[in-house]
Amino acid sequence: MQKNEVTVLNKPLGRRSFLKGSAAVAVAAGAGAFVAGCSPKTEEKPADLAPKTPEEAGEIVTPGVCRGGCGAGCQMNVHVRDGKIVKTSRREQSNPDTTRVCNRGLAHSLRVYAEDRLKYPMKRAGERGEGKWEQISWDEAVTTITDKWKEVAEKYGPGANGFLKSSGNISPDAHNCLMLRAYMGATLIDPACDRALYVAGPAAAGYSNRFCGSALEDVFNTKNLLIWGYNPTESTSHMTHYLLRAQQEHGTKLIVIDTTFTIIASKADMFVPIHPGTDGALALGMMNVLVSDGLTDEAFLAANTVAPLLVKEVDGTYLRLSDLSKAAAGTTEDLFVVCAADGSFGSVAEITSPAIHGKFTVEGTPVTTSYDLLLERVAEWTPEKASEICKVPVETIKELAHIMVDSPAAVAPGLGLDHYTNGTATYAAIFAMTMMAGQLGKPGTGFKGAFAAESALGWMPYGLVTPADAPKSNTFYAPAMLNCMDSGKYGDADINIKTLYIWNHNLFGGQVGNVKWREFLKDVELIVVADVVSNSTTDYADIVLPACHYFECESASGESTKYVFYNQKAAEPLYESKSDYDISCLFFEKMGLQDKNYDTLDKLFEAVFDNDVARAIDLTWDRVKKEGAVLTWPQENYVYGEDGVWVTPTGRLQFYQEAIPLDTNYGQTVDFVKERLPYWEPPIEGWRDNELAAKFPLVFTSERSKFKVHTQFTHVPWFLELEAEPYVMVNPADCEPRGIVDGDYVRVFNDRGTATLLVRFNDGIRPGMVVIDRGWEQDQHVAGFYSDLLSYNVTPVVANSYYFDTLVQMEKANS
Ligand SMILES: Nc1nc2c(c(=O)[nH]1)N[C@H]1C(S)=C(S)[C@@H](COP(=O)(O)OP(=O)(O)OC[C@H]3O[C@@H](n4cnc5c(=O)[nH]c(N)nc54)[C@H](O)[C@@H]3O)O[C@H]1N2
Ligand SMILES: Nc1nc2c(c(=O)[nH]1)N[C@H]1C(S)=C(S)[C@@H](COP(=O)(O)OP(=O)(O)OC[C@H]3O[C@@H](n4cnc5c(=O)[nH]c(N)nc54)[C@H](O)[C@@H]3O)O[C@H]1N2
Ligand code: SF4
Ligand SMILES: [Mo]
Repeated sequence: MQKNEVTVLNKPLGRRSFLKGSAAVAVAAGAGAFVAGCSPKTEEKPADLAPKTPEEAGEIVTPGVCRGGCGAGCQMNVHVRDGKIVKTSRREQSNPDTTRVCNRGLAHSLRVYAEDRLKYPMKRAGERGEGKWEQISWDEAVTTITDKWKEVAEKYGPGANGFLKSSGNISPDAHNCLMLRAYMGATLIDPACDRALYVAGPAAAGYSNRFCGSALEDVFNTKNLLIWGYNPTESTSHMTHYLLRAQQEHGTKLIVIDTTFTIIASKADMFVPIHPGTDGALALGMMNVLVSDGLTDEAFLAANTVAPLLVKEVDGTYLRLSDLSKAAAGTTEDLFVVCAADGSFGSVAEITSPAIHGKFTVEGTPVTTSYDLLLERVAEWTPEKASEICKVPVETIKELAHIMVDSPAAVAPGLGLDHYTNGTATYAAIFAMTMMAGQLGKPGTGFKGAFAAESALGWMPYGLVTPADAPKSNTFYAPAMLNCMDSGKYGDADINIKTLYIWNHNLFGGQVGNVKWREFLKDVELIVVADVVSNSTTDYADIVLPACHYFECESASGESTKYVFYNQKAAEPLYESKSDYDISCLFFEKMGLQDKNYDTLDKLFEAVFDNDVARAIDLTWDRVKKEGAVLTWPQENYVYGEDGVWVTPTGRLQFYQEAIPLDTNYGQTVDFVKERLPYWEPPIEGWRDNELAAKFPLVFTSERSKFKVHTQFTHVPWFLELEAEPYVMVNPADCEPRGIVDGDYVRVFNDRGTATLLVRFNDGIRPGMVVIDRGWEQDQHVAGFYSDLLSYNVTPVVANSYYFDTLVQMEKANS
């Protein structure tokens, strides 16, 4: 063994050791030294148990922002004693609705002093994944990495260096390496999370600084709220109180449409269980009922949506004045042509009450209103047909359609729908249904919940990622890249990645297509992972860099609250860890790009706030530092579209897509005729009639755990006391025929992978589904890894990661 060689350095307790040793041992071995004040040992009870103020306890309290990808970005108190972060607590904000912290936020000290905390830069001393490491200096690490980047750029071109980041720490300083990658001309590999919603939403309803939603409080004006594929109590606990207060104080009816009987379903006024991947069919069925029962809001459609615009039969684009030689194409005068009640044609500016129905020939050009094209799609979706697909009773489909016009009604769309390959079309159908019901642009209507509401993100971008003076470079969406790997071409670009820098991302714990990724990484000569803790991805790296915890460096963040919050550095980075910003500076320097970098954090944040939206409200870095929390949205109610302004290319709500903005071009063929309007087709893999379903009959999905954000907090001893190992939730009906009883170990498998883990019976899980409480690491399983099971199909319009579109089989594991 060499002098510095260490084996299994910084490994947290794996499954076996954790289960053998008690939780108390885990605490003592890990964070115990620093959290003794929070978990007093029984034999040493202090005489005075009365709670102490921070001053009495000798603590300094600083503001810290939790920002690990749950989307909330709560600011909390960080209590520091003798330079150590001893605990976190709730921090009072001027708005009580934003005064919050969840169980994970309260466990941060255990992440800071986690046993799996990475301490030093390390390089691999054995085979990849073997767990043998050698400690190296920062200088050696940075020199090795940058030398390799230069060598690869020289030999294969700058695009052969790859950069991959995700949501480990949502703040601009943590993302400064994105700017480095742009200046290096390196390839950005995007993990492609949640793309279906974030493409379909803006395409339909536009994109303002509040996505396409209204003020969070506007839900108090909602009479009927469809919580659709959204699990707020687990995924956005910081927002759930808006929904429950709406129900309890304002009489809002909560209608939950979900595959699982979730906690919010248990609080709902109506629960609509649905077959996985079929929500598009339900929405189309509801539209059909709106039409047949005469419930559509035609005045709303005419005034606010693309309904009256005339679509040319020849190419599916809208008829404009330029088609009639009355304006120059592409100019601001080139307005859409619509049909008036008397059958004459003119521009949208001239005709105030345009027809939304009709097929016409305008100066020799055959056209149809886009609304009639939508109705043609909807016509086949009788509630009977929809019910056959989605397994929601015909009467319930009818009832839901009527609920949607019992105004004000709104939809809170979640990401549960995003994670099937038909997700984009599903959202398109739900948004179109909302338009037909006329439920937008008025108080209490539109889109609600965490993913379609105001956030401070508009004011504070995630990072300065693509500077104007950076060379041209490629972006590959990870699942599309995996699908293109065998051909070696991503559209026109070569896939030839020789180095990969991964930060703020647990690739193997979070991506689809693990098996294909491992194949891909065989050709990658250098894998570097910068993380706070060791995990399934650092295990596989060639060089590991220790990043510090958020509370150990200065920063700011603005997520789904109305605030940009300041994060003060509470303690020194532990061991040799460094912030991502400091790491990026070392790289900029060694790459000779230091003149492109913001060489101080202050300069970086000044640049971050140097944008029009921030300037308009006088939001500056100086203010954020001085005030600690800057309110970015007015407190009064805001209703998107109430002023008639829809931030879309047509200036109208769009259920018809004239131009389909491709998320990424990986050489795919797009069926534009199909994609322009909502439709439903089965998920590519996770569908009961697929051939594969004969072998693998169960749809495998995941639930957000209240004890984790993705894979973060996975080794927190408090949470391991409550849930010690990975488990799947299954309806007993699927277990009986397989001879499985509650508490057994089961093997869940398909052609891609296998995972052996505990089974928990749960009557709330739909028969035919296996649901994992996700976020576990590979070494916490008895065998295999649940993440290995996931499919990685992509669709033409959105190259998303479709986490739920997976079929598996389950059997009792050999004990
Ligand atoms: N099966 C399944 N898989 C899924 C999903 C699912 O529903 N089911 N959901 C998916 C979704 S929607 C998303 S958004 C992704 C998210 O996927 P990821 O963003 O990869 O989420 P995490 O697992 O939290 O990984 C973030 C990593 O960043 C590290 N980190 C934290 N702070 C810092 C820091 O300051 N610096 C650095 N360098 N690292 C830091 C954390 O320790 C952690 O290892 O997961 C996806 N994966
Ligand atoms: N605690 C915690 N909070 C988190 C995260 C975390 O990892 N942990 N991750 C964050 C991130 S990045 C994201 S993207 C969000 C996502 O949070 P959510 O938007 O809530 O999305 P999911 O939890 O993926 O799924 C939501 C619901 O969809 C249901 N569902 C599954 N399939 C279907 C279906 O076919 N139809 C219908 N109608 N419902 C279905 C699931 O049962 C689940 O209840 O959560 C964020 N918040
Ligand atoms: S995990 Fe999310 S909800 Fe919990 S404290 Fe952190 S930011 Fe807030
Ligand atoms: Mo996500």
